[in-house]
Amino acid sequence: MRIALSVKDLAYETAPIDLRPEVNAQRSPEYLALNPEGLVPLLIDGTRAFSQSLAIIEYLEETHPQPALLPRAAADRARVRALSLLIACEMAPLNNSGVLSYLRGPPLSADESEVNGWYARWIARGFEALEQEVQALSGDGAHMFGTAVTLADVCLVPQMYNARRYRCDLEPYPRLRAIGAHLEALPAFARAAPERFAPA
Ligand SMILES: N[C@@H](CCC(=O)N[C@@H](CS)C(=O)NCC(=O)O)C(=O)O
Repeated sequence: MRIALSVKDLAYETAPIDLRPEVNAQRSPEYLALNPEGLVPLLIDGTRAFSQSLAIIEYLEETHPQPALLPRAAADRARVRALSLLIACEMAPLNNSGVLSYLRGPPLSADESEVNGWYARWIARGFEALEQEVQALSGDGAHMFGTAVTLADVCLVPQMYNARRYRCDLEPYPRLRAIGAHLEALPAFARAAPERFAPA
C-alpha cells in the first residue's frame, strides 16, 4: 500500500501496528474496532477505513488514476492482475506472520528450520512461475509487465524483500532479481522502503 501511495505521490501519515506475537496490536480491541479482520495494512481516508492491500490499491487507482498502475487494455489488465494475485493470494497468505506463528505454536510446534522450509517452499512455488511469466510479459527486463510500473511491480517488491529476510535462495530467478533491483532504486519505491518506517 505504501508503494502505491508513493508512486501516486499521495501524502499520508503512518501509524505503526506492532505485530510481534508478544504484542499482537493488530488484535487489540482498539484496532479490531477499526479493522475486524485484524490485519494490516489499513487505509484510513477521511472517515472511511479500507482493508486488504489489493482492494486499497485499486481504490487508490480509481480515485487517483495517474500515474496508472493498471494498463488500459482489458487483456493487459487481466495479465497484470494475474501476476499480482499470484503474489497476493498464492504466496503472501501462506507466509504471513499469523500463519508462521501458528506453525510455531501448539499443536504443530514446528521448529525454525521447518518454518523456514515452509516459507521457502511457497516462495519457490510462486517465483518459479513468475520467472517464466515475466520472460514473456516484461517489455524491458525492468518491469513485470510492459515497460512501466504496474500493480504487479508494487506486489513483487515487498515479496522479494520478505523472501530475502527469510534467506530464501533467489539465485534461480535472475529476471525477478533484475526487475526487483530496478524497482527498488526508483525514488517512489525507495521512499516506501520498510527501513524508513522501522521503529527507532
Ligand atoms: N490479504 C491481506 C493480508 C494482510 C496480512 O497478511 N498482513 C499481515 C502483515 S504483512 C498481518 O497483518 N499479520 C498479522 C496476523 O496475521 O495476525 C492484504 O493483502 O492486505
